[in-house]
Amino acid sequence: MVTTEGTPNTTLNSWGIADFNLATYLADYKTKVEATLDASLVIAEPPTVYESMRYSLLAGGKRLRPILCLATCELLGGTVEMAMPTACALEMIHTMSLIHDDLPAMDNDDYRRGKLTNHKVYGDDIAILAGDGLLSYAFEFIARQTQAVAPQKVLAVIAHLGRAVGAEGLVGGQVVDLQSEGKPDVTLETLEFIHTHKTGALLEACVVCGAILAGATDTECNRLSKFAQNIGLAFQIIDDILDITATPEELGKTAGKDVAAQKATYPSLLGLDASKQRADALIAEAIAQLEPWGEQAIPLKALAHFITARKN
Ligand code: GRG
Repeated sequence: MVTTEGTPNTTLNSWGIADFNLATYLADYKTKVEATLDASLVIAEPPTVYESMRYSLLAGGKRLRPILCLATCELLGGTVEMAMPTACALEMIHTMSLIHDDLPAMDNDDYRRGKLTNHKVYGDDIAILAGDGLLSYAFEFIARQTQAVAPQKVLAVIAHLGRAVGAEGLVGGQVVDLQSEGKPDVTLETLEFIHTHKTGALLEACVVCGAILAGATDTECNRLSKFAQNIGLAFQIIDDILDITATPEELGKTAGKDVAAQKATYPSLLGLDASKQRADALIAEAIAQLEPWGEQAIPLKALAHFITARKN
């Protein structure tokens, strides 16, 4: 443990801030998350659906959502152990949304995380059910596995997450995204609705659920929610940019899909340069929300910068 200068009674996480190194931090937390994910899901009857769930859950990925949850919990004095079940549940939900997003009835993609998509290996029927299995297991996992947190807080996490993934969040964003495809007159307002719901809602939930578990006040939760909304929108803008500028090898999936599908994106509405500037401005606004935590917020600040600097 390290004590921050100027706030002598506040302990930092196990990372000495002076030595903070994002690459090491990401690698370390990714290893912890992946070990828990691996142990969380054992093959049972009927094996096909469990194999399909494990295929996508353990297919790699940056694990940014669980890491945001763990980092926020630690920022507010909580522990990795308190937040790990929720962190893994967030990754289960993210993974199920990718499985469903890749289906022929949605984005129709053949590759994800550098591997064949779930339905290409297991068929559409099993892929749909694997997604359903991961979604419901995520909530069970939080309820059963969370330790050393008051039940009301666990309930608050489940409620917040339930709202974020339903019609008020991911589902609603995906519906408007599908309905907007191929339309020439999609406005910036509609695009922002899609991004904030389809991508932003889950990223917001990662941060706010980590905060709730650590016992954050409403004021702290509101600040962190604003931080997360900004990084969520920036994340999707960068995703749109990478769809144009990155190679399929870098992305681990098909590149150039948005242009091919005539999708409205930030680059298509604003151009590449203005889109990058908007993402940078959102990250700066996000980081401003962390000001009360000073040096202790360095991991979250670094994660925010990583969102615009990433190559996949
Ligand atoms: C959640 C009930 C429920 C249904 C899903 C299909 C759907 C409804 C929503 C689509 C959500 C979606 C796929 C949004 C895109 C988010 C996005 C930018 C994903 C890429 O995230 P990364 O880059 O991927 O973090 P890795 O592979 O690193 O985890």
